[in-house]
Amino acid sequence: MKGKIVAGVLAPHPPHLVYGENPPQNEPKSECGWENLRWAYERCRKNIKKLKPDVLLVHSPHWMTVVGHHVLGVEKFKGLSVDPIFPHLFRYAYDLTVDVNLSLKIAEEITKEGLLSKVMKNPDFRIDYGTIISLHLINPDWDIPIVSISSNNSPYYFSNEVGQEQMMKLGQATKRAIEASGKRAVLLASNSLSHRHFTWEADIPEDMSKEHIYNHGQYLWDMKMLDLMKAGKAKELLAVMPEFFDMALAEIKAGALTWMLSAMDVPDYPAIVHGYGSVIGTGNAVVEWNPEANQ
Ligand code: 2X7
Ligand code: FE2
Repeated sequence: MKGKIVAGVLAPHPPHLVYGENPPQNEPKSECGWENLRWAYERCRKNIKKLKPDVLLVHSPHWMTVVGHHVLGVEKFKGLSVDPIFPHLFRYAYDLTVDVNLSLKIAEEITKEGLLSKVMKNPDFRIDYGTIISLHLINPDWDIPIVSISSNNSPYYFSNEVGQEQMMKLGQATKRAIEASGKRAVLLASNSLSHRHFTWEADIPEDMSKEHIYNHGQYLWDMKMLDLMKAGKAKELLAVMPEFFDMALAEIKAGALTWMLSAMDVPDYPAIVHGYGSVIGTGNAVVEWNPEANQ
């Protein structure tokens, strides 16, 4: 049977959300924090679980590659992921399983698009925190194999437009590989929206009296993007994205959302916004595109 993408999620990865949740894998412990986003993830998780996916695919800006689009090509990875900026919030023991067959198929399809691909075969490779956090927040049970795709640096090295074009091709390559696999796949775009952030931290990081969006302009941009998502206007969303990247230093510039929307053939149905909130000033939303819920 032909495989399909059963859902796509904008799945931001601030380490604060895992810190606020206190899972056994994370060494630092908190009192609470960032509930609006953590509860948004709880709601989204339930929907994703109901879809019974065979595989979760994640595109992360914190696995940045200069030459080509890389995929993980080893079945098991185990290690400690430490956030370089927030080591006091995120030191997470991970143990994950990769769907290597699907990774290899994606790599093959990437080259058919005229892009470069590379398979990461180093078993000691340290998985980036963006990948781990989005996966944890969507599936804390870690009982579904994963595929992890790097974010090629083209939007930064060349231009927003060249980057977008490459991510659109990457999305189509991913879609064809999923179809050939016969699997039910969920895509995770591991990105915040607006990304200006504070250069200081509260004495108690989870002190929510200190948390707010960095500035109003950035907030207005986030709202504009979320309105388009809620209205089912992914095509218009893609069209304004390059301006959003520049105006709000948006993290989606790294390509995850473009990749996902392209793989889902630019959905024209409304997305479900589970929640929006700021983390150290950045704008973050948990947003689900669920084709079955829209039939
Ligand atoms: O990587 C991140 C992020 N994207 C947003 C907020 C805080 C920390 O890390
Ligand atoms: Fe990030």
